Amino acid sequence: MTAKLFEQRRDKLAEQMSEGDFVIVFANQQGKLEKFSQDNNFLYLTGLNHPELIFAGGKYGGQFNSMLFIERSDPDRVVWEGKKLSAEEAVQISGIQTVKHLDEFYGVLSAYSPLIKKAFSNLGFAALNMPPTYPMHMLEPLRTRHPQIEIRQLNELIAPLRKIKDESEIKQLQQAIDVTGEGILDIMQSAAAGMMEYELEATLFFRMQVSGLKRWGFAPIIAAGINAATLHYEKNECRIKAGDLILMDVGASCNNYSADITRCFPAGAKFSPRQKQIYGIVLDVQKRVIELVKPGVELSTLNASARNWLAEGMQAIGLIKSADEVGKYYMHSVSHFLGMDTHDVGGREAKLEAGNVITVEPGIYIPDEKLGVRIEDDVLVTKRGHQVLSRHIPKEIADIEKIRRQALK
Ligand SMILES: [Mn+2]
Repeated sequence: MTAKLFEQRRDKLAEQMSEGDFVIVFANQQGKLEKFSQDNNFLYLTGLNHPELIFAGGKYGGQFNSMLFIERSDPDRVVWEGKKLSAEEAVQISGIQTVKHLDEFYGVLSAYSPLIKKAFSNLGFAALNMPPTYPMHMLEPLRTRHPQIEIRQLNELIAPLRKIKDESEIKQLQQAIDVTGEGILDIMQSAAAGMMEYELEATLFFRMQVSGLKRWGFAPIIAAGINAATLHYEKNECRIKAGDLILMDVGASCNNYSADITRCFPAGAKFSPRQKQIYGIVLDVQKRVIELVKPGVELSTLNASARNWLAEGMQAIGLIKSADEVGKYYMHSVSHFLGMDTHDVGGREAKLEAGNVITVEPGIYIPDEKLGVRIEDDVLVTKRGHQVLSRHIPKEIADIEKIRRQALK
């Protein structure tokens, strides 16, 4: 990726800003002895994957001016923390020409504050009984000394941009999806009854690491049998029993772009007749919802269609008597935006546009039968329709049973 790309993104951001609008975006902090993970909005606008930085941009005098604040390097700390980002590197990666040091931040902010009408920042969210986020804390002096300045969430400005993925973003998502798919195959080829769920998790994590992807996009769900009927089961600590259906809802992250894939497979070589029946309904609905995906379609339409079709399927096998009982066995939405955040910016009510990436993930959960099925693909909205980015990851019953037969030979 080149600095040009980040310049273009900042230009697009600036196009939406009025005179007196400023953005102040904080990089994440480095936790002690923790792997660093960058703030998504900061990474999106600067390309800089380093802690403790601040990006500021303001529209005044009809122009948009950008500035970056970096850490002052301390020779005594180098042996502990490695070298800090230098001003030259910062300019080269981000294309931001004005670089200052963090200890100058409040001085600069004081000088500019008479010009600021609105300040947009990656404030995040903190309930009133929780400590403020780091950006909230950093902007507190601005809020108290200059109460006339409106401090707002950056998401309002940046969500419309981040919702439309450019080529480089789709490439990174595709890589996250492909590696996740390889890891899912590794699991299907090696899992057996008697193993622990976390062993399967380790198989996928190994595949991610040797493929150069350092982290999960979200806490992986590896759920056998009854655990698959718990939607956000993340313990992954139970033993897999013969006859279980195993649900994996997983996604690697590639430079903060997260895959989000769900696949199910039997602990043995074959689905039981009941598993096959329920899986068949979910798969059929999933394919039909994917067929609807194109520009102009609302997420609410996908949701309503999934609900109706799942209800029909459940009624056809006598699982429910009337369609309004569908919520007993299917209780979540069918799609969300996908990108840097696993549940990406864009909302739940949006109308699809070319360049959006969404998940399609219907499911049926029957705790009484120790059975949960969800099938989830990642789908790019194209000008004419859609492209399933995760199409190479097997989901047909025959394909999965073939892999399992060979695995258990
Ligand atoms: Mn999902």
